[in-house]
Amino acid sequence: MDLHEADLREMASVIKSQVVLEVSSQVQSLLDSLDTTTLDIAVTGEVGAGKSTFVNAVLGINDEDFHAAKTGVVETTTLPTPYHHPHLPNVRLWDLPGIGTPCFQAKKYLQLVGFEKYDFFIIVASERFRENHAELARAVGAMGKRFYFVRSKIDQDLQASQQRRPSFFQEVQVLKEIEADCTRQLKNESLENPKVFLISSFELHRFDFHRLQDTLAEELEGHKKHTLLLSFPSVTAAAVQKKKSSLRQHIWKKALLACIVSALPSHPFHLNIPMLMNALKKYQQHFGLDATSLETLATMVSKPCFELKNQVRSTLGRGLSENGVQAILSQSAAYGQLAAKMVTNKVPFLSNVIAGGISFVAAYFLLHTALDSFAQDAQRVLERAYGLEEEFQGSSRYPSPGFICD
Ligand SMILES: Nc1nc2c(ncn2[C@@H]2O[C@H](COP(=O)(O)OP(=O)(O)OP(=O)(O)O)[C@@H](O)[C@H]2O)c(=O)[nH]1
Ligand SMILES: [Mg+2]
Repeated sequence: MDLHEADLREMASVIKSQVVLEVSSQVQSLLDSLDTTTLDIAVTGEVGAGKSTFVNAVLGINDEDFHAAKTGVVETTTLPTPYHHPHLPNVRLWDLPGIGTPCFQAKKYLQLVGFEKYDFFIIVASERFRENHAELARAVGAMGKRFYFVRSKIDQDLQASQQRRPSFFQEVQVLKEIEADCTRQLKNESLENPKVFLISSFELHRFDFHRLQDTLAEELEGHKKHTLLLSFPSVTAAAVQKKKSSLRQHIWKKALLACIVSALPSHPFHLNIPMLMNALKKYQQHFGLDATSLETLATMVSKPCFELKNQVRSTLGRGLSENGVQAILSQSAAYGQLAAKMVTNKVPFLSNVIAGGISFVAAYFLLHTALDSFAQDAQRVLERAYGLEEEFQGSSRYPSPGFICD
């Protein structure tokens, strides 16, 4: 059993009080500040470019779902409409009205849609990038916000190209050409180093979605970075690992709260099991392993849901129950004496605020074990959902985004 040094250091630096209520409210507010972090993403572009479909795909919602952004050839978005993330209520993707009338005025448009509330803009185009896209990007930049270009419906381009030139068709080549063409168009409009991502909202696991996700996360800081990593669907092994690392950093806080609260007079138990169960349920949702997420993914990839469910093999993943949780806790407690000593040595005030280091260690290892298991389950589910083994072999420009490389 391993305790992370970095966690112990952070705990020692945070826990400076011997008063239980002070420590618990301090740690609780650290966790609250994560939960209350907002992320407002503006999705804009010309009418019919695929904005609403992109919003639904990122949120992991089927187009036919009641809460989905309306999509289709005649469903035009006329007002900025927020779509909330199903598990992170403070994350919103804003489906903005289409740009592109001949008398389009970027500054006016940005005022109308209330530009200041967005963290960044995603500008979607399904064909060429035009003057309006560039003008909008410049205006967004001038207002101190970041922008990213998404060239959508790439699956359609590939299909069309294959039909037109079946004997010369090379997917990698076509993708390179589209990307070069997009970049050239934007440079012609005097935009330096535009960030262009080729995406199919019907097949997020292919093309540049993972690169978009990485770029957005890299360019955000602190809690916003964490929130972005959690809110985007993990469609690659690398994305699953990043999500796991981001969640891992906060385990000690959850473990500590679970034993502090239970050490209070009104809680007779050494650990607050409902609190831990709640944390585990959230992990499941973040990895798309809850029943609704699995069903949605199955519909998206046109596979029977049981096939995906069968890939969830961890004990906790197959059935999250108090008994299962108790079993892991007592296992950790049995082996964790040494770790408990270490944690109380390195975090001097800890023994004053919890009933015993062993409860903390048990909760800490439960959450670590669960996170590892769920991440492995998530990888298996995605491999099965997207049939990655067959799909990406032999492609160098767009290799398998992680399941094989990792
Ligand atoms: N093949 C393919 N079709 C797509 C993709 N994204 C969107 N579409 C289709 O393009 C059409 C328009 O998509 P929407 O998402 O409604 O476009 P929009 O930009 O929201 O349109 P407005 O709200 O009218 O401005 C729909 O029929 C979608 O199914 C994609 O990645 N691939
Ligand atoms: Mg729309």
